[in-house]
Amino acid sequence: RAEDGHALWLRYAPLDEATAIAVNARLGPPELFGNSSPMTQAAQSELSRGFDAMLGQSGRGVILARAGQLPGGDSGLAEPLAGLPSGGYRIAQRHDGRVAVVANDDIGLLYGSFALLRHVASGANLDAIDVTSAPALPLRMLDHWDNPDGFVERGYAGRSIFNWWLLPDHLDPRLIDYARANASIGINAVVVNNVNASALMLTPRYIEKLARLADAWRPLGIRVWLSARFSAPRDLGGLSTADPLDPQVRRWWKDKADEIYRAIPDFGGFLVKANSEGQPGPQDYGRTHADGANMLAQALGGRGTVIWRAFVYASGSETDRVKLAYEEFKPLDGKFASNVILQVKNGPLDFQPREPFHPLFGAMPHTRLMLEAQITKEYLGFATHLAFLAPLWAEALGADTGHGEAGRALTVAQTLAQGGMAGVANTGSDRNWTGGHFDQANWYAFGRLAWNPDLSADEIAREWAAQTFSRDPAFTVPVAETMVGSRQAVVDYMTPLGLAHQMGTGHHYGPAPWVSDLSRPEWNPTYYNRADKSGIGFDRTVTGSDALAQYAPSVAVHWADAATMDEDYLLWFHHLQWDYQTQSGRTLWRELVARYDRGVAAVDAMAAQWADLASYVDARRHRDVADFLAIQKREAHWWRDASIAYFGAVCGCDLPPGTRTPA
Ligand code: GCW
Repeated sequence: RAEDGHALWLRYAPLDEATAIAVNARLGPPELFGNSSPMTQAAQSELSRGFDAMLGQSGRGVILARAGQLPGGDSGLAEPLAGLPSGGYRIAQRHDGRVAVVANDDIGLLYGSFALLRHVASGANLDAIDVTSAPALPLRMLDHWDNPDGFVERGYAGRSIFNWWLLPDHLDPRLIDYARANASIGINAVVVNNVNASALMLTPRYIEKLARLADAWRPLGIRVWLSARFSAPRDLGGLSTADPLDPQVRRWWKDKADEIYRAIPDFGGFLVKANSEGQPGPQDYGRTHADGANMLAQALGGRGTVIWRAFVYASGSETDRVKLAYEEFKPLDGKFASNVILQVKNGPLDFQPREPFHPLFGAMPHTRLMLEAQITKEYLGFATHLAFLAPLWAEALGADTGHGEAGRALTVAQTLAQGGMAGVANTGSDRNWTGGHFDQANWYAFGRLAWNPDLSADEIAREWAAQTFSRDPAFTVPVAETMVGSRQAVVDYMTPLGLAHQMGTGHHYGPAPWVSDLSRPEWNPTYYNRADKSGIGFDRTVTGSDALAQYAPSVAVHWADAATMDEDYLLWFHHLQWDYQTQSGRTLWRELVARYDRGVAAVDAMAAQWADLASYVDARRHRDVADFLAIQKREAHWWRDASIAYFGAVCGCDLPPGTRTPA
C-alpha cells in the first residue's frame, strides 16, 4: 500500500489520462529477442508490473533486445552501446515508433527496464525518448551493519531485514522487494553483515543461508558479500593464531573460500574492518594491513575481491585523529594485490554533517579505491531529521583532489573508477524500510550517484519525489528545493562553520559540545571544538596539527588562509579568536550564532512548507513526515540553544542584540 511507504519509489502510481495515452502509443505486446534468462524474466516482470499499474491495463509492453539480436532494420540502435561497461543500455524508438531497450548484456536489459519505468513514473512521456547510460563505477554496494541476532548497529529503522533464523528454509518476500529496489538504482553488491563482524557468518550453517539469498538476488544482478572477522581461524578454526603469514592460517582461509564458492559460485568477496575500534587484524601479529589484505586476496584468488577499510585511528590520536588513516595507508600504496580495494570514508573523521574530502583520494594512484558513505544518518539526526544526503555526497565526489596530471582536475569520483561506492544501509524492518519516509530518498540517491556521480542533487530529488509522492511539479519543485537545502540546515544547527563531532557521545544524537571526560581523548567533543576563553576551532595548519599538508598543495592552499577560504570549513582548519572578523563582517562569535539561527529558521520553513503541501500526499505519509518535522524543529532549537549557551559561557560573550535567549 502506498500509504505505508513500503513500495518505496517503485509505487507506479496511475498516470494522468493524457500521459497514459501518449505512453501507450509507444508500447505494444512485450517482446524479447533471443533466449530468456532469469534476468530478462525479472526485467519483463517488472515492466509488466510497472506499466500495468501506471496505465491501468495489462498487456502493453516493451521490446527488449541484446545488441547482437536486433532485427536488421533496427541494428543501428545498438551503435552507441559499443565499448560501454557491463550494465549499460539504450532506450530508444524502433523504426515503427515503438520503444525498445537495447543492451550488450542481460544486466543492461534489466537496468534499462528500470530506467524506462523511472522515466515514465517521473511523469515524462516516451515520444522523443533516446537515452544511453552506463555505470561510471563498477561496484555499487550496500554495506549492512546488521548483526546475526537482528540488531542493526547505527540502525534507526527497526531490526535487521535478514531473518537468519528462518533462512535457508524460508525467504521473506521482502528480500525480493529489497533487491528490486536496489536493482532499480543499479546497486549490484550487498555485504549482509556488520563490519564489526561475527565469525558465525563464516560457519557452514550460515553459508547455506547466504546461498539462498544469493540465489534469490542473482536474477536482479546482486552479488552477496560478507564482512569477515580477521580472527576467524582462531574463533572457528581452532588455530592458535590468525597471523596472516602463518601457513596454517593461509590454508584455513583458502579452504573457507573454497567452501563458500562451492555454495555461491559468484560470491563477491570479503569486507574487512581490521585493527580499528577493537577489531582484530594483522597488526595484532606485527604485520601490516597489506599483509592481511593480500593473504585474504590470495585465498579468494581470481574469484573475488577483498575490500579493506581505511577507517583506523588506533594510536597517536592525541595529536589529530583525522591524520591517522593517511599516515597508515599512504605508505602502502602499490603494495596491495590487484583484487584488493581500499575503502575510504568520504571524509577523514567519521560521517559528519560536513567534512572536507578524505586526503587518501588521489594520493594512492596504485591502489583501487572505494568511497564509503553512510546512508544511515548516525550523526545527522538518525532517521528522524530530514537531511537529504545527495548534496553531501556530490560535494565529496565532485571535489578536485589536486592530484591530476598536468594541472588537470582529478575529482574524487574519478579516483573510484577501479572501485566504486559503498553506502552503509539505512534499511530495517519498519514498514517504510528506513524509519523516515524521506530517508528512502537517501537510499535512492546513493544508488543514483554511484551509477552517475555527475547527477545533480536537485535532479535526483525531483525524480525521487515524483515517483514516491506526486508527479505534479507544484509539488516536486518546492520539495526538491527543500531537500537540497536540508543538509546545510543540519550543518548549521549542529556543527556550523566547520565544527565537527559535537554530538552526544556514544549514541551521537543531540548536542554535547561540553563533554571532555571520555578516556579516549579523540572521542570528546571538546577535542574537536577546542573552545576556550580566547577562541574556537582546530588548528590543522602548519602552526597546528598540519593535517592540511596531507592534501595536494593546490588544494591545501584554498584552506590555508582563513581570510579567503570557504568558511564552511573555517573551524575545521583554523583556531580563531572570538572577535576574529569573518567574511560577513561579523565577529566569529556573532557569525556562529547567525549560522545556528539560520539552521533553525530553515527547519521552521521546512515544516511550514510541508504543511502547505498536504493536498499532494496521502494523509498517512503526510502526517508521518509532519510529525518528524515537528521533532526536528524542536531539536534544531535544542541544538542551537545548547550550543550557544555553552560556547557563550566559554568565551564570556553576550548574545547579539535581538537574538532569542536560549530557553
Ligand atoms: O561511525 C562509527 C560508528 C561505529 C562504526 C564505525 C565504523 C561499525 O560509530 O558504530 O562501527 O564508525 O565505521 O567502523
